[in-house]
Amino acid sequence: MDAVKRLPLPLVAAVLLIVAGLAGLVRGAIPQAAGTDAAAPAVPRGPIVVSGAYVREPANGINAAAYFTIYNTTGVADVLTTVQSGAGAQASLHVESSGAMRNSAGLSIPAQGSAALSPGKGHVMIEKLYGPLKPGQSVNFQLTFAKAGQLLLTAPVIAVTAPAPIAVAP
Ligand SMILES: [Cu+2]
Repeated sequence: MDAVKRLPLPLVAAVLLIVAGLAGLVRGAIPQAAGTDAAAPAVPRGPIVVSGAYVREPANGINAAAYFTIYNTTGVADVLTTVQSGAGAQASLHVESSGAMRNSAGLSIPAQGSAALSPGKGHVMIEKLYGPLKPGQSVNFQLTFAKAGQLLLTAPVIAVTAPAPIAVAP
């Protein structure tokens, strides 16, 4: 066993899953709490909403790419700084720059704006896959934002030929 925690791959068939403010990686099904302000802190922050998430069935057992759109419903710009995935030992943010996909230190989401990781623009590269990813499975992600903190996301694995889910603005 190495030091990296392996997350379960729950068979949750949800497309939009967001939980704000959780510190850890959740096992099993993920509750959906987008838009709830029951636990809103005194200083407003968030919500960040992620939609249209999916992982394309990988062509090999080494890497896979995840795509989604991030909406920032706040009046303050935010930055997606790091991503962790339950499907592989490592995950990196790859963003198109000067014609090539490059490791990115952060993806900015403007105030009241959005940022898309989509084919040609960028993706989360899941590296050192723990096992094969097949349509019908889902992958957990923990996204860390500079201001909004940590969000949990579950993305379905879709077949090579399947249409990508459409992101829906909150
Ligand atoms: Cu990549």
